[in-house]
Amino acid sequence: MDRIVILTGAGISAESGMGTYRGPGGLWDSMRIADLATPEGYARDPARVHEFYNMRRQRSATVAPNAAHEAIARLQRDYGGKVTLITQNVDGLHEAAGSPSVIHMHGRLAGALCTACDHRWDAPDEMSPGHPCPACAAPEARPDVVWFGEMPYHMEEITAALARCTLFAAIGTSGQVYPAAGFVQEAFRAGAHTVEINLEPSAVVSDFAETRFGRATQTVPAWVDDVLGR
Ligand code: BJW
Repeated sequence: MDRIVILTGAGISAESGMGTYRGPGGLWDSMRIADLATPEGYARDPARVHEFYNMRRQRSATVAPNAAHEAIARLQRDYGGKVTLITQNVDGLHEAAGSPSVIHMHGRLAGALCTACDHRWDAPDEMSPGHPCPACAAPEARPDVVWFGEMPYHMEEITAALARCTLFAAIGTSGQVYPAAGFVQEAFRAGAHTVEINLEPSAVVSDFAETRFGRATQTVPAWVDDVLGR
């Protein structure tokens, strides 16, 4: 029985209409990362950053999971061994598809974080600078997402899962953002078989033993069928 670790990225949610970050039509094609996804950008113009996240939070509430999210939830339910699901995505589509456990290493659009006391809660539809924390009342609420230069969440748990995994799959991620892009090397060092499932080769494709290219709604259910031996 394999111990499986799955890493997902924006490509798995693309066919649900969430949009990717990079490439033609990607978020960072029309918006500047430095303004919207760094602590420095937030310090310079918090109203603009809140507006960007309010817009995306509202958009994410209107989309539905697709066949790829559903296939992963099926694998988590039906596989006899351990399946650890790590997502870089800030949407809630894995949960909406029925995944029983999801590690959100880059946070969640649906979450709010108090920078004064670290309290976390469900974000309202609209946030703005000075939004008060419900626990300590400090006017320090921000979106609970991980910006460039910040430490991704749950790294200890992720490192431990990678160290004991025997099958690692990266799905719908460009391999351009670390530390996630380096997980394939950690899995390889642990002796795992590694597979990239993506629309096109990622920046770290040469690190994988196996590749499967195509739309996630087709490639992921087929891969899950193979793993389940159907
Ligand atoms: C499909 C498809 C379909 C399309 N079917 N596929 C120099 C060298 C190395 C590292 C650094 C460096 N300088 C700085 C760093 C570190 C930095 C980094 O990596 N920078 C790079 C730009 C170089 N990283 C960080 O700062 C991170 N923190 C950190 O490193 O802390 C220190 C540390 C030390 C030691 C250990 C651990 C940590 C934090 C990174 C935070 C990333 N945050 C964001 C924003 C989240 C909030 C928000 O949404 O606004 O996270 S950026 C954005 O990129 C988002 C994503 O999760 C992340 C990854 O993107 P993803 O998912 O790969 O999407 P895309 O769009 O890039 O790719 C989509 C893919 O899908 C493509 O391949 C398509 O082909 C494919 N696709 N349709 C299947 N239908």
